[in-house]
Amino acid sequence: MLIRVPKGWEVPEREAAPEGAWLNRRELVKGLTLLGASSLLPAVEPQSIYPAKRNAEFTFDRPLTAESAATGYNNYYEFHPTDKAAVKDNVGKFKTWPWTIEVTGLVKKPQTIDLDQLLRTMPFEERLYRFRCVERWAMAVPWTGFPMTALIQQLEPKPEAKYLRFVTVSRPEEMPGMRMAPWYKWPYYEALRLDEAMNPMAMFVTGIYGKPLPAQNGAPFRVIVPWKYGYKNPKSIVRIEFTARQPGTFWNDFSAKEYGFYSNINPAKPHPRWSQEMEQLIPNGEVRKTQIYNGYAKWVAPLYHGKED
Ligand SMILES: Nc1nc2c(c(=O)[nH]1)N[C@H]1C(S)=C(S)[C@@H](COP(=O)(O)O)O[C@H]1N2
Ligand SMILES: [Mo]
Repeated sequence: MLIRVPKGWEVPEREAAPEGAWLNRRELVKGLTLLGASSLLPAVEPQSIYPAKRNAEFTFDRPLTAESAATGYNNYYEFHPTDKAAVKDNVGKFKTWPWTIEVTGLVKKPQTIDLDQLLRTMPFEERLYRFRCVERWAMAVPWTGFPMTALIQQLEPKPEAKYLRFVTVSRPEEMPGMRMAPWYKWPYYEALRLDEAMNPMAMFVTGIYGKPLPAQNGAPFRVIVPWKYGYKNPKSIVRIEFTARQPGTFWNDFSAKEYGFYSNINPAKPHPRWSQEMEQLIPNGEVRKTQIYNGYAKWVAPLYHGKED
């Protein structure tokens, strides 16, 4: 049985997040550049961006997933390679602060970014996005983050840059799943085409349910691209590389027949081991029809002109 269905979970509807003090802060830092005068500002606790204002453009056709389900049923193989309910129990040693992200490759401004600095300077907002794993389980959650373009523009990609490669953290001493499954090619790595990353839907995410990400959901900094299968959403990113050629990706390198580079959600394109026509909501197992691009065709279909693979 692919989907474990815990019983008796409520699905609480959350109200729109109130506008927090963060917005005033944002006014204050408006116009300051990423590495410029912002470093003169006093350090801000990461929590101060929460709750961020919800973007009203994104709404749901289904109930919000219970927080306990989204944070208690996870794919994060570095913590447990098979048991999704055990991931959250294995994160105790993982240190998510302080955190830096190295930017390398074909950009005019390669640099090492302190996550603290992003929290002070990026336009954080909350978005309700559907999320769909290739294994067919699905959820609907509020992410806190900012559009990838906000950062990409400040890094100034060179004209030759065509892809972004994401490398995630590798700390076997803090991540027991890596020791349990040493045959994988750690660290987990993923990639997007530059124009996909610059699509307004693509986000860098630091929070969920109006709070900082718990480790099991990819703290402290991850990718969310909700029109692609879950594995295209790498967690705990420490390096972003701009490249001219299409980079390899963890699951595509592992089994190209099962996991493509693009991996856009498509009910008409079966996985070799199962159909993708339907999906199943966590935690109650409700079955729904899979939607092309996870229902986000309006935003992302123009990226592909009908031929993404
Ligand atoms: N570093 C890392 N990122 C990862 C994974 C992983 O195992 N390691 N699993 C991926 C898969 S398969 C899915 S479905 C999503 C799950 O995200 P969630 O646990 O926040 O729902 O994370 C993705 N990102
Ligand atoms: Mo997944």
